Amino acid sequence: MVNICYLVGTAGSGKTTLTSSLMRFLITKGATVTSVNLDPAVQHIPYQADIDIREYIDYERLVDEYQLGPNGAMIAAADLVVDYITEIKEDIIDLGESSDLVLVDTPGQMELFAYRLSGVKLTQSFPTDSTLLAFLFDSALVSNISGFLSINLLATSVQLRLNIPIIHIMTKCDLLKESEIERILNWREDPFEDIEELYGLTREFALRTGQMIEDMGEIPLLPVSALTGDGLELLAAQLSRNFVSGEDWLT
Ligand SMILES: Nc1nc2c(ncn2[C@@H]2O[C@H](COP(=O)(O)OP(=O)(O)OP(=O)(O)O)[C@@H](O)[C@H]2O)c(=O)[nH]1
Ligand SMILES: [Mg+2]
Repeated sequence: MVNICYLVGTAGSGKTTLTSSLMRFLITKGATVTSVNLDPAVQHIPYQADIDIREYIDYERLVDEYQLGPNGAMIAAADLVVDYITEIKEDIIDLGESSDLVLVDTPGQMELFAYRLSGVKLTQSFPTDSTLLAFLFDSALVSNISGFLSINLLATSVQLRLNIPIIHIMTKCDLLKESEIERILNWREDPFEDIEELYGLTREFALRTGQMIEDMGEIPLLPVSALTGDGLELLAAQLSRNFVSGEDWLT
């Protein structure tokens, strides 16, 4: 059995840095972790990727050979991943079966993983009960109510698209004051008061989104900082609860 967690989030939300620091944290706690880089265009990653899409897809060659611009090349690279799904899946099974957890760092442009075919194919290659989507909320984007509501909608959209269990992680919390973090976490329970400041139809949509967020009660929103390590302990505990065989990682 392979326990697999996909880190997904908007560009620059901290996927790669969190993959690296969470991996280090779990290893110091005695867990074995397999890391997967699925971003073909990344130049530097701060961890040793056990499985790396760049071994299958040469992004620079795509740009040169097909005279593509950066976005065209990213789309071509994301679609090419489909041709290597079988190999990547086998690599993940080979290493993942002897690991406690497989952490998958996904491409910068979230839609390439979540909405094009490769992400769906890969996530559906493994049983749902051993798969988790960790959706990253960039704290810089959720510190006002409209940002918070929009990112919740985005997370829900990706959840609908991939159809796997989800947790929410608020990243870069070292950049916020304690009171700001509290305020954002409180919105999960009661976003309505601050929705009052929005106008007209937007306010109506926001109220309905707020209702949806209230209904999300059981999805945790965990504040972390990959920089200081704050919140990693709680995140690790959450991950271990999400996977059937997770309880014995952190002994
Ligand atoms: N202060 C602070 N900065 C962070 C943290 N995590 C990431 N960053 C910074 O945020 C920027 C983006 O981080 P990445 O880890 O590359 O984010 P990403 O989601 O992998 O980015 P793309 O793959 O390019 O979309 C970098 O400058 C990081 O140093 C954090 O916990 N605190
Ligand atoms: Mg990245």
